[in-house]
Amino acid sequence: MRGVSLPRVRAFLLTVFALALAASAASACAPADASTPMVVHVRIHYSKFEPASIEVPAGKPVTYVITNDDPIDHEWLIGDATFHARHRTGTESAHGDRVDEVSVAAGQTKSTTLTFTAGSYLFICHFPLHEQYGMIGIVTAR
Ligand SMILES: [Cu+2]
Repeated sequence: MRGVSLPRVRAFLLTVFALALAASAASACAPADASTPMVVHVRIHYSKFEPASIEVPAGKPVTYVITNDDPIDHEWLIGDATFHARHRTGTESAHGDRVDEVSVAAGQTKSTTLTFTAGSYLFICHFPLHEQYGMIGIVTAR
């Protein structure tokens, strides 16, 4: 009479156990819960923002990771028309401690997290002539 050998049963159980472990490890790496901000990458290249148009969910925090590939400094200032009118004539050469005003030195990457109510918000580099050159983009929150 032939039965299933004990070593084979043991090997089978070890395999099941290993698969269960792998499955639980995989679920630990599952997408983060809703409280973790969505991440949007913005590249600055040849004095242009890429992408120049970004859609985000309204009322949810979004982290913007801004990478300046250029050999010159830039800034990523985001807000409404009043905000930009103030910065167009502003004299601040660098920004550092406000989430909506990010200075990104040549070759650097900076991150900022913002939550917008529904609407459109321009992001602009207000260094002299950069906006005129095309350093402008828009975040649309819906
Ligand atoms: Cu610039």
